Amino acid sequence: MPVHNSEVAAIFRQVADLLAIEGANPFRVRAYRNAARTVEELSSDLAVMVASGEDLSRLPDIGHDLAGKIAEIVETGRLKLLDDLRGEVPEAVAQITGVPGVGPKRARALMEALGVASMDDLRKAAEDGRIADVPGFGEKLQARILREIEEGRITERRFRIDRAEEFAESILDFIRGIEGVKEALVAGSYRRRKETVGDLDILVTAKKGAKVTKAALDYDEIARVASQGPTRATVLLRSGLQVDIRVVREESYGAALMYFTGSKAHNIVLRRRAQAKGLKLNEYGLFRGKKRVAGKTEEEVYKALGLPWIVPELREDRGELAAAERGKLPDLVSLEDMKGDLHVHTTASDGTATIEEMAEAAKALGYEYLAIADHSPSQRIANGLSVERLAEHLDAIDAVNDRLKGIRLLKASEVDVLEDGSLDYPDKVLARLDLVVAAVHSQFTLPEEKQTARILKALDNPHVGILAHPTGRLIGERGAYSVNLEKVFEAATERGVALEINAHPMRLDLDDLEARIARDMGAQIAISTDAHSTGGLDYMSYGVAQARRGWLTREDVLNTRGLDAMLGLLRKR
Ligand code: DGT
Ligand code: CA
Ligand code: CA
Repeated sequence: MPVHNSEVAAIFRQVADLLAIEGANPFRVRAYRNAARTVEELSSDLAVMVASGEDLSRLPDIGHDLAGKIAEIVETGRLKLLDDLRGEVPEAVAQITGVPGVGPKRARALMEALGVASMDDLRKAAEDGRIADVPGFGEKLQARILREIEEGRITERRFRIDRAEEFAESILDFIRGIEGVKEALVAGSYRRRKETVGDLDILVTAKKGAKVTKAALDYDEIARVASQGPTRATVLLRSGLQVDIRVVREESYGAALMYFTGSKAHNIVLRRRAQAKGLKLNEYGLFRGKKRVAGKTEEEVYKALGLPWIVPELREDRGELAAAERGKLPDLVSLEDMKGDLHVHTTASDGTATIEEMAEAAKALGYEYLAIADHSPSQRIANGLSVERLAEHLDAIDAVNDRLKGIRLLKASEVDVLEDGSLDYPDKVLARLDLVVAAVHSQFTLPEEKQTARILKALDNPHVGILAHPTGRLIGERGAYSVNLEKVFEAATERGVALEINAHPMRLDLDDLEARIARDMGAQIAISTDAHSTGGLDYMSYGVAQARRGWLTREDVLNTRGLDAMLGLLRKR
């Protein structure tokens, strides 16, 4: 998905904040703030400008250096300078600059005077009354900081699952290379495949724990070691991501894996269950008195508790224990079940690959079908297709279909839902398509009643087959728009419109809970990547994980079906 101007602006603002905390030259700080404003107020799309080779340094407040930084963000989705700064300034410190009356100078004083490195440090310092003693603070500001923490306005930064995955793969590679290491994997929310993770919990088995924890500290992405001991270490990566490393013995591996996979809520229910059987469950094993009755594998521990193994995605205390007990755990949808992707873009609108390239890539994934769904005219910024261009585009899809064997391309479009709920192409154009994916891309701030009515009206259009990213949220950036989802789910179910789990890790929309509710109401779910490149097709795994967290089975998901069955289920026009 192309980087938006607002994301570039947000990155520049964060850089300015962190530079200010570090006490950088005020002119440099101001340059980033001014650039953020320029970028935000710009009427054209930076991604498009970079792609067409425009000279960004001609923009007001943007010199060569900043132009290069914009290109870096647009091309890679991130800025190395920001990653580095995040490694230097603890997140807790960065966040208190937002508390009225604190600001960068005081935040820096706090970091230096008290050595605050984590949210825990900050909370403890406030609770112990040490913040009040730092020059410039006092009791009042201390109380205010504590309140901000307690009310959740100062929180740990969370990382999108795909970003976390890059960092995880890399450090796992390193740890697996350490002498004496047998197994190494990431537990925690990462293993439960949550859409964001607070930190990585790495579990390692080895005989000589102390040697391993020490060797792990040589990993060159580590910015700071927060704590270390013979069997555990907590480090901060340069990206700002915290990693907890724990080394356990093989006989405890299963119990430790269960404990550190969590969730905490799941663990608590399990521990109670153990107690009811006169057993004690902890990260070292399942014990009767001093005797370990299980612990080497998760299966063994669950079994000793009278339960089948429960997949990590379900371990949220959302009914999985009761279901396990009754032998009614759902047979969850898996990546291998997916037979096609129903929402992808090409160079015709804002994708980077041609129809043919996308088709070849989908074929290589073993898909039976692929819906080419480029943007409609209102998406000017994304080069949406006019009626004339669409006609040519559909002919081009036909031509590829004729040439290419082994996969069927569907003529589709991601059609904007306009403010009044009508669609961005006339009905007779929509009628030419195999599939219409309706999407809201504008007017996010309509009041709930209007937004709901708008979407319901779009669902009334008999050509609509799928409702794309139904809430519009962008993880870490923008919340869902106000809409009565229950009404949307009900209408979609009635009309036979499938609801999308958009698999892009920035969207994951519907999310796990929403998808579960929609399915329970009888709706079909389509898991689609919204890929804008051949690589984007791989996002399917995140969508499937979200579906699994939502208890979805293969039958609940439209595109686990073969072409004919899938088309048969799509709404009859
Ligand atoms: P995160 O990191 O915020 O995305 O979420 P988690 O689930 O990875 O949480 P984290 O890293 O604080 O702890 C990892 C696991 O360790 C957690 O899922 C369950 C376990 N755990 C942590 N603290 C407790 C606790 O106080 N009681 C119990 N029963 N388990 C805990
Ligand atoms: Ca964690
Ligand atoms: Ca942790």
